[in-house]
Amino acid sequence: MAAIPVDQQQPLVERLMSACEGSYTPDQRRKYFITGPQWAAAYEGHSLFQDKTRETLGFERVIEEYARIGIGYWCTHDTDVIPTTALGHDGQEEIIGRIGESLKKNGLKCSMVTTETFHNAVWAASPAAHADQVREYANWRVENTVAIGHQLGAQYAVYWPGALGYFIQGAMDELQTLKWYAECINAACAKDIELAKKHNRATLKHCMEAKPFEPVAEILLPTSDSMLALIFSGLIKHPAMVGLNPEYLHELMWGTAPRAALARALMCGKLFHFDINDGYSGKHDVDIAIGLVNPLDWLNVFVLLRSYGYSGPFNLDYKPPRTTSVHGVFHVSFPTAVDRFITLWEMAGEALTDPILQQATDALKAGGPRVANGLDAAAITAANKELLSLHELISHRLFQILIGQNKGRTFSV
Ligand code: GLO
Ligand code: MG
Ligand code: MG
Repeated sequence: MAAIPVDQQQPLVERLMSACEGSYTPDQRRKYFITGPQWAAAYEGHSLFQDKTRETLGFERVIEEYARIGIGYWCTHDTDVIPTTALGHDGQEEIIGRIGESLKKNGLKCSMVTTETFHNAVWAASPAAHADQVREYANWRVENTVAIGHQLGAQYAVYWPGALGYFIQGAMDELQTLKWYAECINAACAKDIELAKKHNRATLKHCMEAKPFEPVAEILLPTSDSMLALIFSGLIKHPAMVGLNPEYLHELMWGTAPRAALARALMCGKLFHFDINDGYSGKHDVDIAIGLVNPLDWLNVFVLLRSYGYSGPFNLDYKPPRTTSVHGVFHVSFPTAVDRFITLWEMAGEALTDPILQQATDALKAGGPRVANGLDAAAITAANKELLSLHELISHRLFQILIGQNKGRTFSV
């Protein structure tokens, strides 16, 4: 193939995108509670060892592009849109006013706000540092974010503590640090109760997000399960207001099946919010878009969520790869991520009504004939033995659904 002139490259991408077919319309996409983070679209492709590959984008552009794609909700960190120096000053109000206008003009809603407690140098010793003024500042920051949430009409606030941990042991008393961190969440909830009353709105849902490694070596709350322990520890003053924002990849990173971690959150009634993305077990937070690595696992996750009626947001917390241009971010990356989400979600619906899966599951629940002696392990085993092959059959059927074999897709061989 001859070299592709620069001005032909976007048209080529567009042509191949439409050749892919199967994309949903913006109206179809808007039917789902899909939320687009400011930081995901504005990610410039940089990392510790890699320079940025994309230019800076403001919220106006991101909101406009999300609207065009059909992503109905937007969310942000405080400092994604307000410079740290402007927080709490006039500049903040002016920016919030402009965000409100931009959302209104484009028909988007702000679903969630979150506080950056990891990037700024002030968090070097974590948001629950020894120095009480750092902790007071952290409390103020989460309170300020809650206020922004009420102003923008958000329903959720998320907390990824980031640097709550250390590289080397000794200086930090873990228990004390956790108690201090709980005070930060308590400050946010107290402010929320006050503001909800004032604005005659419901309180926000406060969602804790865990990540097992990064940005420090030892994380004090590395998993969603550890966050549940904090919520139910007695240290949180309003535990009913606090739940989880598990992130698919954050759970996969430490080696659990994300579906099992989500089940534990559901068991506690704490699955409030969900960050959707993809990646690899045992690796760092690569934040690949949903379904590009583990589509079968995703299908399983959605079967669980649909079975238990999860109705919270699906937050596209991933990073468009640094090989993708800004045009690609909005014309390839986000639309395709949204469409894979919708397809996998709808497939999970098919799985739940699939007659083969239904019969297999019913048969497993029915079990074999009851044996006379309920203490005879060998007899119980024999009574159920042949049914247990259904475990593998069910997994195979899910694979068939994933690749469309349930709808007749075959290969001529
Ligand atoms: C980083 C986290 C981050 C959070 C965000 C929301 O690994 O996934 O993106 O989701 O800070 O609080
Ligand atoms: Mg996340
Ligand atoms: Mg992540």
